[in-house]
Amino acid sequence: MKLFKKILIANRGEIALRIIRACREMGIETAVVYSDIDKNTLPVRLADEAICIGPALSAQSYLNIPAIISAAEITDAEAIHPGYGFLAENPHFVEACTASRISFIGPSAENIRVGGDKARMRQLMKRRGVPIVPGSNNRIVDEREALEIAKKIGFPVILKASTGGGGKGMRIVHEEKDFIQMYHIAQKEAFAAFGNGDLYIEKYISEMRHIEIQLLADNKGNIVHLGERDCSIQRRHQKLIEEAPYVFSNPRFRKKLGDLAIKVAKAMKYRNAGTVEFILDKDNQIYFMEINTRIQVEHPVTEMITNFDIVKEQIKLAAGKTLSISQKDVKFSGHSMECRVNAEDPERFVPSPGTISLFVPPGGHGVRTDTAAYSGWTVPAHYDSLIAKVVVHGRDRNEAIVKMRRVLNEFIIEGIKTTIPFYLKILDDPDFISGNFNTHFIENKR
Ligand code: MV4
Repeated sequence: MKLFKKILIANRGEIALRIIRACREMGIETAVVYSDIDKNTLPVRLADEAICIGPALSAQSYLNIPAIISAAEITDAEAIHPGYGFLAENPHFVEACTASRISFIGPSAENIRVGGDKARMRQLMKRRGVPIVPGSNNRIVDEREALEIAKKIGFPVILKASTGGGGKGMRIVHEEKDFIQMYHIAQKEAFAAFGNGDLYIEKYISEMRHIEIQLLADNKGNIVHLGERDCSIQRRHQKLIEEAPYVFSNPRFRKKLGDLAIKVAKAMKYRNAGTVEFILDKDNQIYFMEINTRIQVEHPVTEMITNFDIVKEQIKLAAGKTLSISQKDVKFSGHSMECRVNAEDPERFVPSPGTISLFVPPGGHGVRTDTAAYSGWTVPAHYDSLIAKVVVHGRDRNEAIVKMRRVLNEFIIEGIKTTIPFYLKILDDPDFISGNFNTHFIENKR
């Protein structure tokens, strides 16, 4: 089957450039959309065409569905890659693409809807025999019912927003007496953030690791997994360091988790690239958490250890190609680690936008720096503060850590503050080095 002649990229920054690179190697032309403030960016310069879609404010540019569909029509693009964030998990956008006979490079609108309804996913997983954290099973009607469920599970419990993500509408409740109040706070927060105040309840797992499986699925129901990533090093629900494999992984663990992730994807007739997130508790029990229906920021660590190009695979799958990879073709080699470099004050994590006076990315063997930054570029305050992903590959975890230290030390970024000094501290932490950490590592170190 013929692939696309031209793809429109509905994103900015490093991921837009990442997609341009994949397209270029596949002989596919690229058009990129940009906002006024992004005029002087690398994706705009390096794509075959660039279309201005509006002002800096995301709501009027990167989230503007009619403007993006028009850009695809004007450039005669047959497909749109949404990257991550912005419209990547908006089912209405997928439907707008379909209505204009443009292929969306990603899952179906239905996949995104089902995956975005976390409470419904729990129900579906329970029916399919995928382990879930003990908790609520149906839509919670009112606070009284919620309290009864919480008492049955036993405290502490965690309240989560049904249509949420990113920690908004999330509350840990340690004691019965605080429950009703917390329930209302979480509900209000969820409604304000997502326009939906529905919550669900889970037993709170006090020490968890966040382990996720990368999947690729074609339109015929063939699914392979590309192994796991450990994304436990996070702060305020933002991942900071991701690595593959999980430090204590082994072929049996990987097969168990991979098979479970495939079961999740089969249950929802999932297609294209996706990620199934799991909670791993301190007794090594595995629970399904949620599915991410997009290419993720941390996909490069999987690419480093499997040697597959996930964005190229996404494009082939969206063009209707059958998966060319079978599970036995997936081989894992060495260890990879990613540090997300943000334009932020490394002490207080507040954004540090401004002009980068000097930018010299690191290099060398086993090093990949995904960035759209350059000397003289001004980091705008309007968007996410991620400016570079430093990814290394070593024969083992220790080699990856040693390399990451070397690489972050040679990375020159002047004119703005970045989180590099923060990472250098983590890389010297004995608990990080030994692999003895969970999702509360950062807060426990303060
Ligand atoms: C949990 C949990 C404990 N038990 N679920 C989910 C999204 C991710 N960003 C954090 N999540 C968590 N889910 C159960 N059943 C602990 C976390 C969690 C967390 C929760 C509240 C405040 C800070 C947190 C930091 C890391 C993980």
